[in-house]
Amino acid sequence: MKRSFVTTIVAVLTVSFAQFQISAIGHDAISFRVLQQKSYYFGNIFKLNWHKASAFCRSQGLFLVSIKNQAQLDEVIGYVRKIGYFLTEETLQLWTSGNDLEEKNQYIWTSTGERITLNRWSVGEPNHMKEDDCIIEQCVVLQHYEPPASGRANYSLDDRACYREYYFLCESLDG
Ligand SMILES: [Ca+2]
Repeated sequence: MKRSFVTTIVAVLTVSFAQFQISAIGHDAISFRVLQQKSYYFGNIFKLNWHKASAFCRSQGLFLVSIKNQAQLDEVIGYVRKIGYFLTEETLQLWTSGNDLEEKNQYIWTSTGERITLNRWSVGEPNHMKEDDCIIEQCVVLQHYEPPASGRANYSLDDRACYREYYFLCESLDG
């Protein structure tokens, strides 16, 4: 009797979670694409802070994006262009999984646990900006300010306050 009750509870929770996933993916299905065996979800419908963006990716079975080399950066840039983001936007700022929350200036991709070795920091960054003597910039965005038509593919990394809200990019790690 007791076991049956527990089974029922688990079943209800499972169904509820499944409904949430379907609902969430359905809301922004147009941004869900598969490229080179890696799934991406570009959260460009609403903005979230870094922690919520990370949690949202996990709720989809994905992770905030990690960009460990130029090839992966090219793939991300290609994806953002392919879905038509720059048809309506001239600038890009999106959360990656990068941060130095554990130790100042020791930047890692949380999704993979690897150190950030991609040397694409913006000039003067990361600058560990402080507020009331506390460092607030500890999470990493990928940003792009030049219109694509300029031909200046100036995609770069910058540390930002984790509580600020930006678009975000989730990925699967099986690519
Ligand atoms: Ca910064």
